[in-house]
Amino acid sequence: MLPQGDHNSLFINEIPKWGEPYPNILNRQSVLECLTDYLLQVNYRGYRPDPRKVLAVRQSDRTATLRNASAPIRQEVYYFIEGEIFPKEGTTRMKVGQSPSELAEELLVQHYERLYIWVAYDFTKGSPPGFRKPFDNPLIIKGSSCPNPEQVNRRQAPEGVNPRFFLPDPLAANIGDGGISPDVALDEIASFVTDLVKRDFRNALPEGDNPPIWDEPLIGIASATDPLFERFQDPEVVGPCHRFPEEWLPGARSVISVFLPFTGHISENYSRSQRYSAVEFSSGKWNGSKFLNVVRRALVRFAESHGASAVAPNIDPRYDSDGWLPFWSERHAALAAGLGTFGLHQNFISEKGAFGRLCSVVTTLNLKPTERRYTEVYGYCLYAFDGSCRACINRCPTGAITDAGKIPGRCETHGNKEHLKDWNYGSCGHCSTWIPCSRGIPAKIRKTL
Ligand code: B12
Repeated sequence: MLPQGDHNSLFINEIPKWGEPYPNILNRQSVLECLTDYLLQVNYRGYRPDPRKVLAVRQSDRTATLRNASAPIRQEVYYFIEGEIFPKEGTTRMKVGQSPSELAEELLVQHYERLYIWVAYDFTKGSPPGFRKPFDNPLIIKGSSCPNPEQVNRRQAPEGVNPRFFLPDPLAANIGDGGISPDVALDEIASFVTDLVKRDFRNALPEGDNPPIWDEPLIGIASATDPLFERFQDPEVVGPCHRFPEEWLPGARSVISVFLPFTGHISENYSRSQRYSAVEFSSGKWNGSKFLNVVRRALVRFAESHGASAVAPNIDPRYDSDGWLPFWSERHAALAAGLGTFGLHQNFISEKGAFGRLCSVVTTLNLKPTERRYTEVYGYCLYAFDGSCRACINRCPTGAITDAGKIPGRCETHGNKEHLKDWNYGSCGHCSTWIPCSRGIPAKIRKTL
């Protein structure tokens, strides 16, 4: 059961279960008042929708206020009224004889559920179990039909490397484009996301002079029918709880994966010697996670504007996990989408390194898959490449990484409790900073690509 916490409680369950009464995660009355006010303003003597206006929701009591987009403030989230809450042009135009409060109520009936889902996810620090809304269709469990990795071995396991980290990708590096003519070119998607990253005011730290959190992104595409998604269901990969693109979205044809690297400002403030993470990083991680959701939602709208549909599994009401095994893994999806490989630290290493985060959407758009330039699951990891690197092992302050792998969870609380407690941030980023794969593919490996 959900705790029926009062509005002022900070201990509100962020992620409700489906079908239970609306939890107190978004104050409905305040949203209604904001919308009424907005409708009054933009319908005054003619209709002039205002692209600057945002609904600002604060974390403490989940009430909304109407504001102009400006620098983000700590513990708030923002949604553009035009284009984001109401993607369809003209939705906020009042009909003859209609009062602003009538239209506001009408719109809220249609959009409140979606809004409270957004708020729940945007105020959650990680990617927790989700709403547990059941999938409509019976789950598909296929498991691997990929060739046995041992049969596709392309080179011998390097000397001194734990064989666990010498894993050939069971598929050929390039799955080919199948001669498809895509609905949208990759460049168009890339400039859409890059533009968002560059221009959206939410890509900024609330602290200091509000420097940006994320740098230019990398975008990759996987085919929704790539056999790797079957392989992900194998117990040693993710497990049968990992859902197929088709289950998230019937008719799915492609998966768009985005890697967002942290900006230089964030990495420069993370010195090599500090025991705990810098406030810039912790804030960037927490506030940057909200921005990942901005990107996810924008990509869904992008697909819809091209006459297709899309779902962002990580903020979908059906998203859940079996312990730490997610119904959709951002890193595994990124590997399928040609963006990079795993590292010994279990972070994902992209062409822009491991110091960043990932998001993805599943879409019915027919897109050209990105070529995978690697043939091994740990292809961009210098340890797995030739055993010459132990940087992340040495850097982890909790001893969570050894050459037998990473003990997930050992690092999880490092710095979360005492360090940066007043900021309500916390978290550790040692295993993705000051190592050869932090900001790119290690040079020795790059030469071989
Ligand atoms: C659960 C979770 C955690 C848990 C457990 C982590 C874990 N390893 O499972 C905890 C709370 C500890 C955690 C911590 C952190 N997390 Co976390 N976490 C997740 C979450 C929700 C799911 C992770 C997952 O898929 N686990 C499943 C298991 C199976 O994954 P795995 O063991 O690593 O998988 C291995 C096997 O598949 C194996 N393998 C064996 N055979 C084969 C064969 C094939 C073909 C393949 C492909 C693989 C394979 O290779 C993999 C790597 O070793 C994702 C979000 C999401 N939905 O994807 C974020 C996510 C992974 N976390 C992320 C981050 C950044 C972190 C932190 C660094 C946070 C921080 N402090 O900044 C820390 C430390 C991460 C670490 N190095 O362990 C990012 C990773 C970004 C990146 N560059 O990699 C993600 C993707 C969130 C995001 N949206 O960006 N996390």
